[in-house]
Amino acid sequence: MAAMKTAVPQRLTFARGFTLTEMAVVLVIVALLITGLVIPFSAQQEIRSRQETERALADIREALMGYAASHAASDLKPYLPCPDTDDDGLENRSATPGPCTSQEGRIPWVDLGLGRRDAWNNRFRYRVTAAFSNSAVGFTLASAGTLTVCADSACAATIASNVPAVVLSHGANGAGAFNMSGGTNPAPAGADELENTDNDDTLVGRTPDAGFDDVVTWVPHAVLVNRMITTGKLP
Ligand SMILES: [Ca+2]
Ligand SMILES: [Ca+2]
Repeated sequence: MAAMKTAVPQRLTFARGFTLTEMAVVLVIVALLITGLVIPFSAQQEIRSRQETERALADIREALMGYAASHAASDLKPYLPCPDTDDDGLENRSATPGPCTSQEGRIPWVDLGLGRRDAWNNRFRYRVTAAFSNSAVGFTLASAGTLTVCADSACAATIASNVPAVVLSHGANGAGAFNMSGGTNPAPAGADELENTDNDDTLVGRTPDAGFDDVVTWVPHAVLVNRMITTGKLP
C-alpha cells in the first residue's frame, strides 16, 4: 500500500512535467508557424497585385490594337489614341483631327473602356509615337515606331525597338506615377524607374527586383501591323 501511494504521485509529477514541456514546445512551434505564415501572406498579396496589373496591361494592349482597327484618320488609315493629359480618361489632341497634345500621359481609359487604374491605385502611363497617333494622317506599313524598350537606363541591352506604343504601371511603390487625385507621385530613387518618368522615347522594361518594380508592356510594331493587315485596314 505504501509503495503504491508513493508510485502514483511520482507518475503524476512526471506526467505534469512532460505536459508543460510539451506545451512550451508546441507554443514555440505555433509562434514559428504564425511568423512563417504572416510574411508569405503579404508577399502573396504583392504577387496577386502584380498579376492583376499584368492582366490589365495585356487587356490594354489588345484594346489599343482594337482601337486602331476601328478608327480611320482623315486619309482613311488607322491610328492609335493619344495620351490623356488632363486626367479625364479622354485622349487630348492639339487639333481634331490632328496630332496629340503630348506623346506621353495617362492611358485614355474612357476611350478604351478599360485601364482606369492599376492594382496599387495609380493610373497607367502611356507613350505613343507621333506617326502612329495622328488622326489626320494615319499610319502605314512604312511608319516606324520611335520608342525603345531597354534592359536598363543606360540601354546597354535593347529588349524591343521600333515600338509604336508603351503602357506601364509604376508598380507597388507607385513612384513617379500619375495618381488618382490628378497629380504626380514623388519621383523614384532608382535610375531605371526614373527612366520611365522622364518623358522621352527610352523606357525600361526589365525583370523586377528590389530597385525596380514597374510593370511594362508595349505594342510591338510587327504585331500591330499584322493585325491591321488581317483586319483589312492596311495596306
Ligand atoms: Ca483628357
Ligand atoms: Ca525615359
